Amino acid sequence: MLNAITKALAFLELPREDVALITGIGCSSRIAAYTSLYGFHGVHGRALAMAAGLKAARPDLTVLVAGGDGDGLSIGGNHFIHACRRNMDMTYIIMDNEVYGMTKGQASPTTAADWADSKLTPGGSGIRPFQPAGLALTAGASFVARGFTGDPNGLARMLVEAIEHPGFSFVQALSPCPTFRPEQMQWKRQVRGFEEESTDDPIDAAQRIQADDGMSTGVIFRREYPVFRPGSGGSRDDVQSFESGFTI
Ligand SMILES: Cc1ncc(C[n+]2csc(CCOP(=O)(O)OP(=O)(O)O)c2C)c(N)n1
Repeated sequence: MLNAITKALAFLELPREDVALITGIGCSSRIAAYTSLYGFHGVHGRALAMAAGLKAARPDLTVLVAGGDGDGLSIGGNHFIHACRRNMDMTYIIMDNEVYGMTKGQASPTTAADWADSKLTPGGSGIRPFQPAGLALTAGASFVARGFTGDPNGLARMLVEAIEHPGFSFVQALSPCPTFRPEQMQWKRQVRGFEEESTDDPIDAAQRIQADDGMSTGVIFRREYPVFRPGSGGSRDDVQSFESGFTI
């Protein structure tokens, strides 16, 4: 993932001071610390909330947001669906390893119902997993893609498109966890490109996602929806007079 982000930003020739990488908490969320970008390695499940605040205050920045499937779909699930429909101009990457890696292997919202290796869910959770791309689509995301971290060049090209897309871009990056899901090392033999080009028809996109086993990669859906741009926020004086109202 780091390789793909680096390549995408280099291709776009974005100066690092114009880009911010905001993350939650988890192994995947540590990625902000491995770049030389500005950013927050923030609070579990709250990356999108922090990113929305930053984008509102600094609309000139390219805002990237990243984290795990636990971070983005479990504790952060509510932020995720509303970020999709709000359509602020940012790119959100979920590194999906279908497990809580950092806390040592519990089931996440993308873990298959019968995955039984977690001590917390002996015999499997019995709960059907989310389909992140489908969730993003129905929540109103204007750009939905699925990539694979084992293909950093393909993922970098996808990120370039995601960053250039006006509005909220969602990239589900299949990202194996060799520690708690070693069987995912087979993913490199299972992933393949979608046969079709991306569509701007949400019904087509939904059918494509539903008919797929979750291992096809590519940009699935893109469409221009109105982008949410908060007001300019006023001047510093406005903030000071607002704050003075709280003075006791
Ligand atoms: C508010 C809060 N709740 C729970 C935790 C514990 N916690 C840290 S990381 C994590 C989940 C990690 O899984 P994921 O987001 O999928 O990322 P991964 O480590 O797999 O990359 C949890 C539950 C926390 N740090 N903060």
